[in-house]
Amino acid sequence: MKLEQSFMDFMLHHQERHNRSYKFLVLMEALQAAAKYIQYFYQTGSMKNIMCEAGITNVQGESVMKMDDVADSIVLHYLERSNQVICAVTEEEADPVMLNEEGGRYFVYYDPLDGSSNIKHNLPVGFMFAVAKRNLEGPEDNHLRKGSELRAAGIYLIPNGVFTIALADTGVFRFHMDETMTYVIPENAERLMMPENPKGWELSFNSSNRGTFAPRIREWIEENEPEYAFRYMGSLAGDFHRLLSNGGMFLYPAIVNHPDPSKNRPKGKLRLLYEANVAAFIAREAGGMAIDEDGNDILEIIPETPHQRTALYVGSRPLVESVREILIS
Ligand code: FDP
Repeated sequence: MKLEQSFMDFMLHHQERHNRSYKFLVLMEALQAAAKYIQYFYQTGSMKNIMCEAGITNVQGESVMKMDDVADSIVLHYLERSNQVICAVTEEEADPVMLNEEGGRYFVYYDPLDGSSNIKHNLPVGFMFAVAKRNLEGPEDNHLRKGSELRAAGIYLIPNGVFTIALADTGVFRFHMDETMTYVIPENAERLMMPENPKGWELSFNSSNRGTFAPRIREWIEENEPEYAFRYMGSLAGDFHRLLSNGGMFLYPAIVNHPDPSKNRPKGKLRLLYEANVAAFIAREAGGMAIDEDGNDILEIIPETPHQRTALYVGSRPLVESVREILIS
């Protein structure tokens, strides 16, 4: 009989090795409990009539699916119960949600169900999160943290039951849900690094938007795309998931040339704090990198608002570097 190491066992050893507090484990357990409930509701959602639109729009003016709401309530519930979280920034709430201002230790940024257009098809979506820690040396001012200050970021791929976590200065590890709904790591699994050999690299972007990108990005795509496979499932969590193993680049450039100018998104579409930063942080720990439309490192952008957007180019270093060159030239 083969018994695998569970995520919690992995984390306990990690904390012990680094002489760290148990508080982070309590937070990880809360996120994991939430992920399992989201997984359950997602798998059974069609029978509960929650895989459809809720008839409301969120703070960003986007249509909310009932399942988005369910997932958000689940995450908030477990974060609050953990007592470890000062405040949570979620895609579904206009303002940061204060949970335990005095006793909490962490800031959590999350998108409970990234990739909404996949929901009604039961296709892959992701619960994406990032964690920063309060200032333990001096007074805490609750400011929004930039990505380089994160301590961890992760993606629960739902309903696939795969969990990828990046721990600061430690690496990226991938866990799989077993038949008891425990996330386990395959024996001898190593820290995940993006492959350096470009042979299997992929490009991932919404190709129907290409005419709306800046001319220099269109040119870069035309020149480079024949060399790589193209993959796009419409969910950053899912697309980035496969990119991590195969290498290449996911891009969601600024929309600057839309035939209907009101649909331009010069600042990009993806949200910095709980989408771009999550992918960028995981990419960094896997040897990759991420930039915005001005060639700035995503992880160095100082957030001004909880829901600010950014363009995103994330993936294997040489590809992101080559885009950076044309963006800053
Ligand atoms: P969605 O709006 O469907 O929730 O903001 C997130 C996101 O999905 C990403 O997950 C995805 O990569 C992108 O937006 C999809 O946008 P397009 O439909 O414009 O391709």
